[in-house]
Amino acid sequence: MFTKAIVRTPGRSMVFGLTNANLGTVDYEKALLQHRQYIAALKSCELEVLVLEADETYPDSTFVEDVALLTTRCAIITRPAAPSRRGETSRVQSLLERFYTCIEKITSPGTLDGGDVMQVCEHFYIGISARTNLAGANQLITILGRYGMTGSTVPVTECLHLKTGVTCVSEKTLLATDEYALRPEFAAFKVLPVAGGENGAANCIRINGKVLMPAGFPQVRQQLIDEGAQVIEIDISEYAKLDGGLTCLSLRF
Ligand code: CIR
Repeated sequence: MFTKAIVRTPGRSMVFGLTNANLGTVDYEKALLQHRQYIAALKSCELEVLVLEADETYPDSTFVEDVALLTTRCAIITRPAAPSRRGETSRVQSLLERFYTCIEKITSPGTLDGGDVMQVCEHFYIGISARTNLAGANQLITILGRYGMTGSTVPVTECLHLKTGVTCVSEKTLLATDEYALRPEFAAFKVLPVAGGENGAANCIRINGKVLMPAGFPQVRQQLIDEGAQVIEIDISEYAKLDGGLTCLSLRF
């Protein structure tokens, strides 16, 4: 059960955020509105939401998920691969120091983005991607091991991050794009391949029995409802323009 979430208000500089999406220019006012709606959805899942102020120095800093990994036993500050994102960690770390006595760090030459880490109970699947390297993944697995948790790696070739293409919608069920639907690492799960090529819907968040999903994907919505999920849809079109999904906009703990 999660009780809190950390989010970070986007700054106007978000329009200069990293992207390969080709979905057009971000509408900042619309992004702010969508951020408020995202916070309201988190609150409707009974989370207390801690909102960090915008930081114009870091265009991608609204994507807080990438800079830390929160477990029940420790917090791990990541080392984002993108040089423009490295400095995002310090503000998040100082907030986390209020809640965690054990804070670990990924260090050079390791790189790791939180978007590449999918937790299922006490196991963490770590995507090896353009952002997360083997050194970063191995450091994380060592840290997890010290706290009685485990991790393993999964290659990421088509998406920005592992969770762009696969997320956990119940303890035994994953929602996945074609890249992950048949991967041997996930053979023990029931895998729902996203229907109708709605790949943009694979990044969902399960919070306290509810599933938050991006708006505009009717077939995946129906798939989740058929699985018995209580679905909350959120429009995050302005964040999708920056390759961002639902999970990356918060840290839940
Ligand atoms: C980036 O490229 O780093 C940002 N524009 C998007 C990060 C999205 N984060 C995520 O999926 N966890």
